[in-house]
Amino acid sequence: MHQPPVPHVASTDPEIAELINAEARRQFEKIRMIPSENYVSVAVLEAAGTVLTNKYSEGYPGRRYYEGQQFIDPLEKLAADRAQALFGVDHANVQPYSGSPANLAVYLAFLAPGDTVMGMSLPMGGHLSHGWPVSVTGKWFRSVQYGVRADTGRVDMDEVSDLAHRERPRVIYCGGTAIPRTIDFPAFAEIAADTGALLVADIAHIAGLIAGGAHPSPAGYAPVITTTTHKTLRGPRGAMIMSTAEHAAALDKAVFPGLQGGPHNHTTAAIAVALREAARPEFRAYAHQVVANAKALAAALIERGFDLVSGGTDNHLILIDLTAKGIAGKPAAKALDRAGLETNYNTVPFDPRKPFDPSGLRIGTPALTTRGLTEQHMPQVATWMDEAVSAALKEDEAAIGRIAGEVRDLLAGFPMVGWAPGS
Ligand code: DSN
Repeated sequence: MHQPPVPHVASTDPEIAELINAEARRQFEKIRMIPSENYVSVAVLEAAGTVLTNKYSEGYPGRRYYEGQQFIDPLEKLAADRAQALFGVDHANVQPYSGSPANLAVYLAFLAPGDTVMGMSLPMGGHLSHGWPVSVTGKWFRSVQYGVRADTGRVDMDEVSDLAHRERPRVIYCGGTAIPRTIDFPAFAEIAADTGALLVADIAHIAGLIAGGAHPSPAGYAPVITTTTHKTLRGPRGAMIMSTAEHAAALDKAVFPGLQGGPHNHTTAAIAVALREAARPEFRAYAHQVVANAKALAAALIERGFDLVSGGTDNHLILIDLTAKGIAGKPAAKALDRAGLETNYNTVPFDPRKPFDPSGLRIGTPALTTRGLTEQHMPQVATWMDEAVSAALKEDEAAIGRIAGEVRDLLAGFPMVGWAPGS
């Protein structure tokens, strides 16, 4: 049963209730290893499902365009105050609807169409909104992109420096979606300072690790920080932009009225709840366990002959190049999913294959760590992954079904927040 239960949905819209419950059961029965996903607490779920969704609040606390903000104003202020305290920043805007809109607001605040932006290219581990050509950020701005070194699989800081000195971007993005190694914020800050660029750290993937002290913070190095709230940070789907006091007004104006209408107040409340959770000692332990699990899983995968981009991980994320296993990312991800191991296919640096049928697999440990798995379980997870990939190559659906059963048996001993077996 969903927690909190959804009896009214069940009586007024049984089709939707059935899909909600089926998805909850699916999340219960799979080892969820998509590195940008997690399980939020029941408190976050409750806050996100409240009457706050009924209210329009265009503007900011104390200066809104609608009346009736007696409780929304302190709520949004609490969320922003908690973000500022947790990340050690002067200012936080908690209104962006998600990560891409948060990044777009940065463009609107600091760039004019045609200006140069520099970011990590998507196939190298960056994000669409860091200037990739199919994104508005690559179409409306002049984008120059850096990548990783072929020999190390790590961000090529020489290339970053050369490119920044040559192209003089107004904004440099660091961060991305498939970076298994620590981001060197001080090195990026030095390059940005040398070239007169504004450094923006997109910490969407690692925000929870930073909050929990398991990854260095960009605060003090990047004057602007964007993040989603639903990945390692374990909040609702949403985003924040944090900054030094100097950039606060420009960013606020870019979010509203520049880009968005009314903030999603129910999401703001859930973000506030998640930020409070992330300030607790238990969350520090969680963040460190995420990294410990990823390191243990990486070691076990290497032992089983998997080729990891950069040779391992420093954070929550592992990028596997499956070429040596003789299978592409997509069929592997589909077989793994049937085996109860949820991952996503992904390009690897210098991938000779296409993005919709790439060579790699992206996995991570935020969700399985929330579920309660620890280092001792990681060799078994690696074994199942290896067996499922071999079974896919042999088209052995019986083996895949056997693994799915074993995964379900293991997970039955690890309760899931948000759902419990029952009616
Ligand atoms: N979709 C997110 C991820 O999976 O990393 C990035 O936007």
